[in-house]
Amino acid sequence: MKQFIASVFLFFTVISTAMSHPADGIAVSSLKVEMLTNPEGIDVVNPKLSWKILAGPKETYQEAYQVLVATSPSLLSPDKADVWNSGKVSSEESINVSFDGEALEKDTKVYWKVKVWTNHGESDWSETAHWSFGLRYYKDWKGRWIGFDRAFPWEDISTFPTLGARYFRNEFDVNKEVKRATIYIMGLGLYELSLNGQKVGDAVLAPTPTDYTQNVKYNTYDVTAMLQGKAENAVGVMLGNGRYFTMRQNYKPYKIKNFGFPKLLVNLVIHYADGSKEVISTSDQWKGTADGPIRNNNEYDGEYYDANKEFPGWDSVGFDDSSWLQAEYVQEPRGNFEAQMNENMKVMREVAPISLEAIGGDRYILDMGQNMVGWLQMTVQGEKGDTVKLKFAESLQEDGELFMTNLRDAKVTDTYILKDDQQVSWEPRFTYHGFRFVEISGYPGTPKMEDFVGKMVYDDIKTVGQFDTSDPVLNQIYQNAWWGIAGNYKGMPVDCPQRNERQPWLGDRAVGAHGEFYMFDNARLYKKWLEDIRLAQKADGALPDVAPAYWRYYSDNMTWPGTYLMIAEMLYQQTGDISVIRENYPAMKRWLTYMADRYMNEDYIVTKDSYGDWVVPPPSIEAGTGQNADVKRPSALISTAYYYHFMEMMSEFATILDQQEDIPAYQHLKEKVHGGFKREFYQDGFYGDNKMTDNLLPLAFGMVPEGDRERVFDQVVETIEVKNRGHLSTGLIGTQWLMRTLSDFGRADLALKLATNTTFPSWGYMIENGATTIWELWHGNVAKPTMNSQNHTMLLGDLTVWFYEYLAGIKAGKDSPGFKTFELDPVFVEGLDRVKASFDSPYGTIGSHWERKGDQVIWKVQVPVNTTARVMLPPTATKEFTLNGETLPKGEVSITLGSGEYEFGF
Ligand code: RAM
Repeated sequence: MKQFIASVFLFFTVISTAMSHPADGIAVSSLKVEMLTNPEGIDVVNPKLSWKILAGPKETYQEAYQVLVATSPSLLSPDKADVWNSGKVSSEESINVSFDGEALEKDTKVYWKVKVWTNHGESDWSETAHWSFGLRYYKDWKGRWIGFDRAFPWEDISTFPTLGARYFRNEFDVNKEVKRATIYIMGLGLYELSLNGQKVGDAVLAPTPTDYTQNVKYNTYDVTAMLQGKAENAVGVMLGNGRYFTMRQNYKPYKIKNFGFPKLLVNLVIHYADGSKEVISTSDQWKGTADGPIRNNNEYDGEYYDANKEFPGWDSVGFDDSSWLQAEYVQEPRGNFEAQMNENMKVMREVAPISLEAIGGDRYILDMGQNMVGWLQMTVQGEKGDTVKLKFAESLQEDGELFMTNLRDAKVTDTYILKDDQQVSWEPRFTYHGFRFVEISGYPGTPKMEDFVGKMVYDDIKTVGQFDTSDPVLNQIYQNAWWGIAGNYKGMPVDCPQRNERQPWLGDRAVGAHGEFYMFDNARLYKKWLEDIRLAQKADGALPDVAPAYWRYYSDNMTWPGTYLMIAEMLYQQTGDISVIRENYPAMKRWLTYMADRYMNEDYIVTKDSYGDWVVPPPSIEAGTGQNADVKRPSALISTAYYYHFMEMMSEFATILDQQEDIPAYQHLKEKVHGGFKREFYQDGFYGDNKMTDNLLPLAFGMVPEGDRERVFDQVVETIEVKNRGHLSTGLIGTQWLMRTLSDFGRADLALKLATNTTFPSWGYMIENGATTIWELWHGNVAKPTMNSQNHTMLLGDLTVWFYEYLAGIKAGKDSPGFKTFELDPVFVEGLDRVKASFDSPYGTIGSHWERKGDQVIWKVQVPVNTTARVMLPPTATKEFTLNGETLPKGEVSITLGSGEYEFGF
């Protein structure tokens, strides 16, 4: 009897857990929570539905499906489904199937389930999932924006302002039986929402940051269970500054965008059992105050909390708010109101400290054992007025004090003032820090390690990849990368989490995002980032280096803004979601025209670049000691090579979108740029100044005429082997093409050498020097501290892509985006004895695990249900291949496999 386990998930959406119930013959499992955290309040009319067939016999393919959607779970049967019954549809598609029912009414919750037919029989109906459709149109929103558009006398809004949290509350009567209640909230910059004294949801630092003059994201919560029927209820909202009130950075040379004082719009929509409906919304009948315990809060300086200012019960019924002010009407933010489709941040992990040492006076140093992003929760007991300060840093100085200079002017300090002698447990709300060490001062009594818990905070997305090898250096690099990438997910990928910067710099992720995709379920985050970039485009076509463009850098170059194209390509390749190309193509086209118009000379050289191969390693550690790494070396070679590459990508995009008419112009320009590039930069067997990056880019982009390829590649090899004595000499740009190009030209062994080096410059060198994340600089241990973060992901380049796509060999097929058909094609590189990787694709887990046993290689692979793997067998002249113990015919180079687990030997 066949066993099936199917689970359904909704694109942009989650499903809650339920029980499984074996059915006759074929068992169907329960719903498992898949994909996004928040299925509520989406504003896409035709959401994409996806499901996963969790198990089945070998080579199982879906042949048909049927989806039911109804307004109540009890109506989920083929004859009753009142929203949509797809009927039995012959199709292998199980991912991104469009809901084709009628557009839902605003504020509607629907339930759905699916059944599949396969070549091995049919499943039972899956368990029930749901989504809800939110407030899509402006007219759907009731009430008005409230806030206080000013600072209060105890606040200071000069250069380093101290602006406290704003608190708002309202009580309302629910006099009938409640059927369903949903809260829609836009709370800027950050909010924490509570109902009847209880926090709603588990998000922190919500909503996701945007350029609020472009778009504002609303969050939706089903609060049916939290509302008191036939009783008085209370709603409370705290507002933090986040990226909205940003005067703290006013002194920046490129003035940072400040959006104003925090503000709020809430709609609580209550459906009563009798069919009537009521909306509780923000108005000047709400009460508010800025005179609460959070006296100051911002990302860079920390949170200042005075417990003496607490007002117990403020968010519950019956609180005396007579001393509070009436909420004031304020201007609404300019941006569009949109449902948030990417995940909010959450406390994702707890970290226990590894040591606590007294360093004199009342000061202690706590070591978390890991450079992490988030905050510290503290348990404390003392006297009224005792003031505990927690100050955060990534490393210590030789004298045991915190090393603060690389944080520049970020004050990174959380302050807590006790109100009485009761034991309390406290953590901040509207800040986060990048740290391994914490200086604790003013702690009453003697602190113990157990009094502190590290809270690691990042976007609520699953880790989907596992990677492990026989080499401990590679494994540690992978761990460091995981911590750095996760910690820097802040509703946008930021460059670093600790100093006074924390900006979503585009260039840092151009290629890294692709490797990250195998590690984290980050599709919605990067889709949101594409939107941030698109909305940051100027009317003339310019794209910024940072998006959302909080820092106003529109410096015009190919590499940073060009990340826009690379992220779109990556998402399309990895997910098959064509909308990422469709939605962004016109903006890309405008930008490329803008750049050509302004910066392309008559010989087709793009003359303008900004950063060059940013942060190349100095020639030696000695030469880099004390040196400023903030040196721009603009390179027309780089900008021109990228223009060429982007013309190629635009042709591909045009093909995907079936806009053939655009292609001739791209091809024409590509040819011209190719000619100009050769005339300008090609010497005899090398490009430009013969630096690694100068040669890597034309090789990687296919710009080197076939007859010259080996010669040019030999230059790269010689630079590494001879000049650099086995090391790389690439910065942010070159490293993005390094590992793959070396491997593509047959020198995976050299790539492995670079990846496992522990001498300068290398990732292993960072580890040798105590790194638990990836540094901003190859010489981060000795460089001048002004630009020297210890938790940047940009120098990973294409390393994580190489881990998954080359060492493990898992990759989406070039012509079949999205893993329905994928490739398994590892490089069984000499020098490694084992690589074990898996990637939880939307169809299920893809696994690749190879190991040397004597001179034999055993390679185990796992192919999910409803997918096909094209397995490439490594070229070997002498050996024969076996598959599950059976010898394969001679000369076999590739083999196609359906779902199941297989073992190759050779
Ligand atoms: C610095 C950061 C960032 C980088 C820019 C060019 O501010 O290191 O990561 O992209 O410079």
